[in-house]
Amino acid sequence: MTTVIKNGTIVTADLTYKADVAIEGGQIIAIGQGLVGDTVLDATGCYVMPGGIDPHTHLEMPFMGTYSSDDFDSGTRAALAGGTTMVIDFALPAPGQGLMDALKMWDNKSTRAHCDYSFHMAVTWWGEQVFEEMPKVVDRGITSFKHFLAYKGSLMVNDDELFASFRRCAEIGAIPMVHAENGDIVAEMSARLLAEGNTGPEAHAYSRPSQVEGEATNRAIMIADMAGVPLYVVHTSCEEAHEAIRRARMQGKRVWGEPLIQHLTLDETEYFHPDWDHAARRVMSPPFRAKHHQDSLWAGLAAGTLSCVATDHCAFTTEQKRFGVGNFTKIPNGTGGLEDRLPMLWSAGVNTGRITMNEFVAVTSTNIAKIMGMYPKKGAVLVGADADLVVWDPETRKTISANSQQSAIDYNVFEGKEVKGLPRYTLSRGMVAVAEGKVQSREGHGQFVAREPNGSVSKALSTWKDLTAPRPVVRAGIPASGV
Ligand code: DUC
Ligand code: ZN
Ligand code: ZN
Ligand code: ZN
Repeated sequence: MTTVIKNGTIVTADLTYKADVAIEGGQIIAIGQGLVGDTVLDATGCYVMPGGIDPHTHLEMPFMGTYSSDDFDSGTRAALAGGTTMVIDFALPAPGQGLMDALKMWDNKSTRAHCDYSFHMAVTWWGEQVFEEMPKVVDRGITSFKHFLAYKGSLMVNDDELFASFRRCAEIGAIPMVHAENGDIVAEMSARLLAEGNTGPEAHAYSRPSQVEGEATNRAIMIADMAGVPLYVVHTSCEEAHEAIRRARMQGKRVWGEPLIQHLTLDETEYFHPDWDHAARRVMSPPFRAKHHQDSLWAGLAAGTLSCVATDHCAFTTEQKRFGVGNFTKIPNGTGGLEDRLPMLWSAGVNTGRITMNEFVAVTSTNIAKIMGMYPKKGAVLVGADADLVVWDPETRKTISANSQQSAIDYNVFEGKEVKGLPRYTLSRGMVAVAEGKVQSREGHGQFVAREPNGSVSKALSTWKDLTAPRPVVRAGIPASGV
């Protein structure tokens, strides 16, 4: 059985050209003119692109006393509906829980996936067991480790633990990732705000200003440099963090920044909405920012100083958000975006001229596949690549609404936004999972993708040799008479 996508224009991270694509056995088998097959998908007027890869999701994750409400079923359906054909979710050990044990839980949950998926492993505590298990995680094809500098008292690791884990990553060829907010400062500011009677959702934003993120981003970059590893910074939301990343890259350090579609398109005024629910539904960390930060993020995508666009999809219902009535620190942190990332980025980025179509493909798919060790199996329109493709109709419009979304929650943070540019077809390893807006995917179709170590790890940084080379012990400073 051969499927042929005909009459479309292929758009990759570096090329735009007219050609048909033939698919068999879940892979691309030919790209060229006049291809024939058993099934034809008409792509007239459309762009044929690598399906989106979301490098940052939290599906059915235990967090802040509850579970995020989209699981691998609804979450990956949402992904496909919006042209995303793969997600990388975070396996999150509870403090004290072993990494391999946590991985089993994620293996179980992910059997429901409609599209392919992989995991990052979170390092939520530090000890000999974590140290010993990290290489086993890499052997499973999970080659990235996430660290939280925020969430003091639960997920946060201290600088000594961060340094130890980063050094372990260097040894085993894994990429460290960081949620960069200074958790000590956030805890202090939160307590003060609550004591002053500032209990509403807007105080969540006051408790974590952009300096909190800029400081932690810079600190993580410096610690990575001392450990001799590259660094992937998740949800870069502000100019201060972007500045730290830009500076590091200018200095020849391999640091990647990942803005979210939410931070690119929504701002802090959402928290000043008179409706408590409206504001609480948008509580996430880092919070939405003042508008000038958005300009910085867009500029970073255009300049290449920011590398990937993600969602941090972590969806909570209004009922769950209301756990925080009277105390903003109890509002479960997280927003959704899996279904809307591509249409929103296309509409706010490509249609406005802020980024090109090729840059769009790079930041939503190809860069992610390369950094995360799965290119060109994913993120490519090449013979031999998985047929994870989106046939993108740049003329189709819709108004985003919770009424028509795949996500299990009762609202959408992009409610009412008009988008122009949507999938005509989404293909998951050759299977037509979405056709003309209709999701026809299959639960359990998704497969785990084992990833290679990023080849840059052992030669990532500017100063690692200085730190690993033997250093002379100099005793010249000791007085002859001894001390
Ligand atoms: N931020 C969120 O808003 N939710 C999940 C975890 C995170 O870091
Ligand atoms: Zn985070
Ligand atoms: Zn509202
Ligand atoms: Zn996250």
